[in-house]
Amino acid sequence: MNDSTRGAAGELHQLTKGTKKHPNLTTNQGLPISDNQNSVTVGARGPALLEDFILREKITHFDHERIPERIVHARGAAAHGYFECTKPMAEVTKAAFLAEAGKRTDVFVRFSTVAGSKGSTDMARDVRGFATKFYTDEGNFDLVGNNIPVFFIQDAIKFPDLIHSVKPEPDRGFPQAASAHDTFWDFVSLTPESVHMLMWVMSDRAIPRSFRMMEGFGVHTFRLINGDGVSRLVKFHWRPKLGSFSVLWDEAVKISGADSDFLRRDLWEAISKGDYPEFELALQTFTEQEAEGWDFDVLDATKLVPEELAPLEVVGRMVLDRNPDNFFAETEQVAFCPSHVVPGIGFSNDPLLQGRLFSYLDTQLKRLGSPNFHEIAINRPRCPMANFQRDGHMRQTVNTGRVAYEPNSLGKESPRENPKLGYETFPEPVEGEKLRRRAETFADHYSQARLFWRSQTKVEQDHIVAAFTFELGKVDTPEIRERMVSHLRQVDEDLAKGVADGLALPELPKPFETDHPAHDVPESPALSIVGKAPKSVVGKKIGCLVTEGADGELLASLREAAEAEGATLEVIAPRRGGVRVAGGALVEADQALAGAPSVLFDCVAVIGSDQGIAALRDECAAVDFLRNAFCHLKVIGLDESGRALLEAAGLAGRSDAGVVALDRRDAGIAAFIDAAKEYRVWARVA
Ligand code: HDE
Repeated sequence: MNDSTRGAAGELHQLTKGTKKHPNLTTNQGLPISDNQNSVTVGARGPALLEDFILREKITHFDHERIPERIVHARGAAAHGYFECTKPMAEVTKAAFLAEAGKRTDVFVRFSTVAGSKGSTDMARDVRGFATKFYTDEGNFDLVGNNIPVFFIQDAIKFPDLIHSVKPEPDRGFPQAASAHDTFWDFVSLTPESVHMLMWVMSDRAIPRSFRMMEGFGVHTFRLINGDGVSRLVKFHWRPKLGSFSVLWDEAVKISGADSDFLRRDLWEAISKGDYPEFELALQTFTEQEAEGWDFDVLDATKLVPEELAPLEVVGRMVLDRNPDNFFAETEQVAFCPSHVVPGIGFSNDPLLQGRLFSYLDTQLKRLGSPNFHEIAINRPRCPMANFQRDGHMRQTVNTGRVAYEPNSLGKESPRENPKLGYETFPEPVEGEKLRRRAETFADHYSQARLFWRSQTKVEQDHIVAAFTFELGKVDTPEIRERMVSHLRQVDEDLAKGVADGLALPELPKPFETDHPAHDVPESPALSIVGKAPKSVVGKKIGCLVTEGADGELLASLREAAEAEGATLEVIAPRRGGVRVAGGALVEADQALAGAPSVLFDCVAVIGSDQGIAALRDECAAVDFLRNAFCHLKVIGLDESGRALLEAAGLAGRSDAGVVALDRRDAGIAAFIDAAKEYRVWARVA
């Protein structure tokens, strides 16, 4: 075919043909394609031919491009990295990846929300998944956890009900990625075991600022086994190096509109820039005898082990240093299974975990469509792998020889069992009747909910009250609202009163009936994130609104100071092309004002000129930039002209310690950065 027969598409030819640099475009069979712009037709204007196998291959592949999304945790973002053991743990586990200080193991981590579909917002109020695949020398270990250390239910048999209740209501198909609706609150208010988890989900933990700034937990109690066969129980914890930070609910709502990819973009950009997210892995180990002395059951996933009872021991660090090359091939097709363990790690009898050991393999078969999902690159172990499983859909491995069974004498090099190195199940003595019954030791649903509430700072408690009020305010059935408040009375009277007041309930409902009312337990400060937040701007983002005629030197000094402290600064200008600062130099913008509201930044600054600001005074986007930043308790840096914008936003009289003058150059900039280290100006709402 020559260019004249290609019509308009001919112009593309030079860009699309194969060269030394660009390999040939081919069909899936490797056949070079001469024209990727036109299908085969009878004459230039005639019907298409069935014979066009190139068209049909391409369209057929396209038609099958989607696989079923995950039924939960559909929306996720992931990264590659490595885990480095910093403290050998041979005393408690024979797991090789924890055996030697300095030993590195490749990892792939996928963060997710739970309730929403693949295309939903990152900023829903929801638990975040935190799933890590360790490609160890002894096989893949999947630590499939969440950013909250407890769960809604105690037994796997309730999971489909929980998820059906939170998903869009089946008749109307909404709301998407939201728990604020009748069916969710109906279910949880009839499931008292969920109350502790509800406290967490209504806290700021459920609206993290960044995947890089949230904790992770294995949730269940697992088992560690050392080389002598001695076992301890364990809880896994991930702790972010940057500290834990959350957004405010009003921000979350607005971020969803401004950038529903907020968290995945943040992860992607941080890694692209070389600001690698880092987490410590800490173990909380204890014996069965110790656990027996506690007033909760460690097999109950609605309970945590307070750090005061079993301290955390840091055993390694994880660094995420590479973005995926292909979202579908890696992030979408990665298949985690809590049953993927390595020698030295085993399970407890937590009935929720026991159900998960079945569920994930089943899910992968349905989602990825074949028992050969372990052959997909991202799922493949990095250590040698050999067995006699064969065939099936999409089999990649070309197994050779006549032996596909064991024991055999014909397969001279065929794999064999290894009693010394192979996985051994911990010989836990088990005895009892077969029962369908919940253990009595699982019955206290309120004490740890109270522990969580009492361990929060005042602002965190206020946010919990506001979140319950907001969510229940979206519930149309009055009985459900009241039932939920009756549970809260078992947790804490102030909490219940605050929510009842927010909902304008006619009267405080009676406390929910229970044989196991809460008892007081000592507070655990580690459960608060505001209380332990580091004073730092590392990893944070400053949004600086700049206008024509602005002081370019001031902007440059601010950027320099921010970067020296590990923060980034984005220039926001009225138009994407940027502005000419005083003296005429062009400063390029990272974002145009209309697409960069202040909710996308941790703190903001305005550097302008009288003229530049005068042009913005009547612009909603400019006025809202400051108004929202102020309402969201952000630190605001202003030069002289920026003060005029503050005035236009109606905030002139409300200046406080978080509104910092940038006009004193170095001193002003230092004061701004110092204030920004506090993250929020909590005094603004005190
Ligand atoms: Fe999951 N969960 N889950 N889950 N879960 C899935 O597996 C399930 C539970 C968690 O990034 C599914 O591959 C059951 C607790 C994460 O790919 C599915 C029960 C915790 C991810 C499934 C639970 C989790 C999943 C859907 C109750 C925290 C995302 C797709 C017994 C410890 C992993 C998939 C990723 C995903 C079932 C409860 C965490 C359907 C039956 C508790 C982080 O198999």
